[in-house]
Amino acid sequence: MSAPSMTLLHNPASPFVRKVRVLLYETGQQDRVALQAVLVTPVNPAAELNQGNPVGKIPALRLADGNVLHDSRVILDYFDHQHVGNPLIPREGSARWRRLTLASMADGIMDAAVLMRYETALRPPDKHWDQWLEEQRNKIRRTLAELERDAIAELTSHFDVAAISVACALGYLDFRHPDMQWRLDNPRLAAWYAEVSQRPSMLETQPPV
Ligand SMILES: N[C@@H](CCC(=O)N[C@@H](CS)C(=O)NCC(=O)O)C(=O)O
Repeated sequence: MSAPSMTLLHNPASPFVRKVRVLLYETGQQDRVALQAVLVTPVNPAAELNQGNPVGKIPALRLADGNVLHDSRVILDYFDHQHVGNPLIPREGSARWRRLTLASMADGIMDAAVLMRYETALRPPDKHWDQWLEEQRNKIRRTLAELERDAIAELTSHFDVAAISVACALGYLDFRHPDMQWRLDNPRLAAWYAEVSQRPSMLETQPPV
């Protein structure tokens, strides 16, 4: 097997990175990409990330020609165009917009959950902004409630960009915010997640303990 020609700048704790890695596993492409670990937070930028990726976030994908793709949504789309199986992002029609909207809801959960993590882990405790934290939690609660009410059948139908994104968002809540106990109000989502979290792609990409 030839050496990977692409490098994914990543950190195993990032739910955005995890989406990319899960899609790589699901489409049999994991050996095409070398992983380069990067430690980055908003108050501790990583210089090696910024070239071609001035916002300085992970994931970023360095291609063989040196060009850099970001963010996670672009990288997912790129890899979904690189395999011969059924697309995991529908190419057209209403399915495309619905599945991408579900994925965007999952990204919204991740955004709020990552920001909460920064607020609680990086900011001095006396500067924590409780109301801001509570409103981030409310974004997560509202989004979970909508997925619980409207999206279980769609998530169950196939493990594509929507399901991968929601699974990675839930995994991150378990990892960083277990105190939210999201399962209590969302039993159908919990049952769905119990199943998909056992997929090899999810087991292989679990966040560090
Ligand atoms: N919209 C971006 C979000 C990526 C993101 O927020 N990554 C976090 C790690 S989980 C990061 O790099 N944070 C560093 C920073 O905010 O400076 C995506 O979908 O890739």
